[in-house]
Amino acid sequence: MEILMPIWEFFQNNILTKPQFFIGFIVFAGYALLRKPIYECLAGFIKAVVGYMILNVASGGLVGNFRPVLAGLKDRFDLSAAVIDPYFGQTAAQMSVENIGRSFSMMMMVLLIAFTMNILLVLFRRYTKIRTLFITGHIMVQQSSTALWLVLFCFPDLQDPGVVLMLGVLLGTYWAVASNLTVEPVAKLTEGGGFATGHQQMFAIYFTSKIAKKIGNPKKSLENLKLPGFLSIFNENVVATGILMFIFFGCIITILGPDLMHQIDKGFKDTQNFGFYILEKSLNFAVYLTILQLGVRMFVSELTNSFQGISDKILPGSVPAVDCAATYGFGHPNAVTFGFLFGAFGQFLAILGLVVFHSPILVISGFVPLFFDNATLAVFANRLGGIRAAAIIPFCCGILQVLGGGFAAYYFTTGNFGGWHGNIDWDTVWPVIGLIMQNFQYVGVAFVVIALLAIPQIIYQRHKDTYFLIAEDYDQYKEVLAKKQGVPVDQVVVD
Ligand code: ASC
Repeated sequence: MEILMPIWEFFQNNILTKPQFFIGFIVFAGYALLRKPIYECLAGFIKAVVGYMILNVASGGLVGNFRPVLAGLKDRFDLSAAVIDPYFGQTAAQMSVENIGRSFSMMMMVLLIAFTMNILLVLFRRYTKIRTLFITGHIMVQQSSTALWLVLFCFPDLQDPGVVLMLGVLLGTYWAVASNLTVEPVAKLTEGGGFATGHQQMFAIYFTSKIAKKIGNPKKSLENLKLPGFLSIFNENVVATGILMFIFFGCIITILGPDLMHQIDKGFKDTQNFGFYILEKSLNFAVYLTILQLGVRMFVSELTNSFQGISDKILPGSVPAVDCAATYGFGHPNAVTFGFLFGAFGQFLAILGLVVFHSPILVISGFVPLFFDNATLAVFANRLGGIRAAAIIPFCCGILQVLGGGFAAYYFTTGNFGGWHGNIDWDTVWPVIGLIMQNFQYVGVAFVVIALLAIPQIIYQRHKDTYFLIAEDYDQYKEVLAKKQGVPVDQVVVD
């Protein structure tokens, strides 16, 4: 342990929590395993790192610019409300842990054990049927924090080593199983993109892929939408995003008013006109979305090509599970904006419900779940169930985020410290896990781990012939489907 900890600390600080380098090294290793010359490995490393850093600029820009605007509503109305957002959630979890006199640094050991657990589950994939390694470091840190508080809340007397071990196993199993659920939906969306999603809405992606078809019609998707007359300008992504965000953030920023905005945003100079400020701020949204797509394309293509080396030689049939934004380059660009807006309608309606029914806790929307969960779900929903599904699913998700997040903030008491994690898996699956742990203690934890591990087994039993193939070789997967459907490969229907 004495030797292991500094190594792990180095790895955690420099690589794991900097996913650009983590992905870069994976790309380097992948190309090396494919016996590419060293200069090509290096070129791949740089393209992947820079691509990921571009993605970071964009998602950091979105988060940094728009999170304070939503959170500002809390100050504007002088509310004591919980912000449902993972950054607020992480702080609230840390404060909750420290408030009962426990050490938050346990979180680092939890990460180590959980990550190791995920690797073991992939290594023994023949038995576990796990194909994915969760590598989105900053998300792993956020989730470890919230989950640490949940375990301490349910097991207040458990000593540190017990907490770390139990939580490591539980969280590692969740990472492996939940990201594994996204293999099929992501492979189909990206036509064999070679990655899965390792983020905060993995169960939701799976459910979306199951229900979107039933809700709508893929032929009526955003791609096929022909808007008449002047509305046709909305077909262009930058224009649609620009106009919609101008209306959306225009309303919110106007409600907040110039005085509060000056406090929130140091970039809002006294000399700038309020209207132009709103215009600039809203159009920034379109800027960041455009940058995001560029970064995604760059690192995903490197990762896809190089991971072949790893899945040929080290972990056959495995794929890396990465940030949800990686999928945005594969759907209609307007799907992202669409999901965000309908998610917002759902959230605002639910918040209104909390006020009207005198809920014991109030909730303020957090930008991260509002945008990244709902945009992601809309990308998947649009492919399978068209515009209808891309509207209804994020709308329902928005409602669930508020109700589930509000419940969790209240019940697990992090609302006292200002927030809850807020992403959809953490508003649904995790509060249920928390309740099971609290009521059934160790039996509950064992039940959750076993139930999670049963999920890939069930899916495997249903698609034995293509289960590993879809992750290993998408073209061959399509050939198998073509044979089953009795059609040529180019007419195969992948739903
Ligand atoms: C999150 C989170 C972020 C964003 C980012 C999306 O959940 O904490 O910073 O989503 O990962 O690209």
